[in-house]
Amino acid sequence: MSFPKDFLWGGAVAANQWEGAWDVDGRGPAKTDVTTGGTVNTPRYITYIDKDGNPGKVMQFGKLPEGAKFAVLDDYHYPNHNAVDGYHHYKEDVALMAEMGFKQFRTSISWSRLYPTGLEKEPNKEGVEFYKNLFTELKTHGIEPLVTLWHFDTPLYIEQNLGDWKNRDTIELFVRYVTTCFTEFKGLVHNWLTFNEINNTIQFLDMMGNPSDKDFQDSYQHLHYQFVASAKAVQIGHAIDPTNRIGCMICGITWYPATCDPNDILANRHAWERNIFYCGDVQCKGEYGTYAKRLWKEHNVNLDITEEDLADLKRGTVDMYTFSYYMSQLVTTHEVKEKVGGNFSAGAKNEYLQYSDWGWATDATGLQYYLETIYDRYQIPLMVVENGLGAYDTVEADGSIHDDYRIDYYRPHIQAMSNAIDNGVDLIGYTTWGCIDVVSAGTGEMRKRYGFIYVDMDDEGNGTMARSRKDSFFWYKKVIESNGTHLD
Ligand code: P53
Repeated sequence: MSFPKDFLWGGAVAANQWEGAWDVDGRGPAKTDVTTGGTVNTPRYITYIDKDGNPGKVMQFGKLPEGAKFAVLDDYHYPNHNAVDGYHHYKEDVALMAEMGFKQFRTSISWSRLYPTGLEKEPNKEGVEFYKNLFTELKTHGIEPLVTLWHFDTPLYIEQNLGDWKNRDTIELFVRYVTTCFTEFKGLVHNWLTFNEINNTIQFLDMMGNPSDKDFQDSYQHLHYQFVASAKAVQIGHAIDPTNRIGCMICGITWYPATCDPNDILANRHAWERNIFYCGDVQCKGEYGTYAKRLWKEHNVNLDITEEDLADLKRGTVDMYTFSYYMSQLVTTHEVKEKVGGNFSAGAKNEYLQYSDWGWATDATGLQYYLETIYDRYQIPLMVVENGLGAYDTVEADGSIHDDYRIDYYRPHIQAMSNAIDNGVDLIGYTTWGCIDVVSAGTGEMRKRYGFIYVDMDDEGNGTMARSRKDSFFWYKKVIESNGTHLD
């Protein structure tokens, strides 16, 4: 086993899924604050008031009717409002992470906690204060923060009034926000990620029904503005503190051809180009891949890209490639006999793999495949910044939680990372997703749990928020202590 001695073991959360305190100390709302809870079979909804004043809802990622305004409505539960109240429990949570021996903790900064509408000229002081306290608390415990600047959470005001990333003006507002982050948290934070799972915009487009050319046009344009914003953030971060290390963050799905039909092999290659390489190439190499023109042409996409943008992309390449990894998926040009169900998993079922209760394929070998493919392509340091198993946990009468299924999930994934390192991959860190139970992004559930640390909170918002240690807590502590050699 070959993890380097300064390997950054740890765990990850995101502001909107962990902090709660959605309207505390001047924070403005984000999209998650108007998004209801769902389940594995029922979607989350976004709620609004229509132009005639009537309440309504659309499916998460759906579009509001003309003239409607996002709104928090009575009679709905919005799980992200309180989440697991990390805002008020951060000291306790950091102490538990330190007990496990964390070297690194990944969280995000809530843009609307610093800029409630996104348009303010000066940041909200209480927001800045909260993150200073959090990062200082981590430092005190010897834990390095890894900070995501955007975790799907543009201030709702920008989304409502400017059209979010479909509008070029959002770039400048983002620049203002990240300049504040790099300035205010200088010295406390050295490792940053710009956009969480930036490729989701294009990777999951097919799952929103039957996307039209207009949907593709909007998605590719949205991505282009984010690429420019990311490249600007990298330049600003380096200028403010040259020791800053700034990465991209890609939703890493390992795509496989379902059959050895050459048409499937080619379709699979194209799936990698569209879903994975498209974003990584721009952010790591500073230019669009050779296949990008084909992707645009397929859907009559015409992008607003300026010479200045292209120069920015070149100047703002990232220092490291980071990604989430949960599953692999199959690509085929053939008729699919058995389909996978569950949120964010689709397509043909892989008979060689086991599926979680949410339909996600457990595939540790796919992680090794992904690491080796990506390192070969970019040759810059890699981090796995999300990985884990969402599962139902049972609390025993004595309060213990025997989550051996979670340990069984992690063991081969850690082994896969070790194999990749042996094969020459420069992997520098690993943060498991939801090291403490948080609200699920995809379903809004609490019962889809990932944590080593349990939080007493249910899907309806009942619970004490008390924290407790699962069996996996003690297991992961040993993994870290042994630098990845003791996995039993
Ligand atoms: P949940 C879809 C597919 C893969 C990863 O997801 C995804 C998503 C969006 O749900 O998101 C990442 O909570 C994301 C986290 C999220 C985590 O995966 O749906 O960066 O915010 O919580 C797990 O089980």
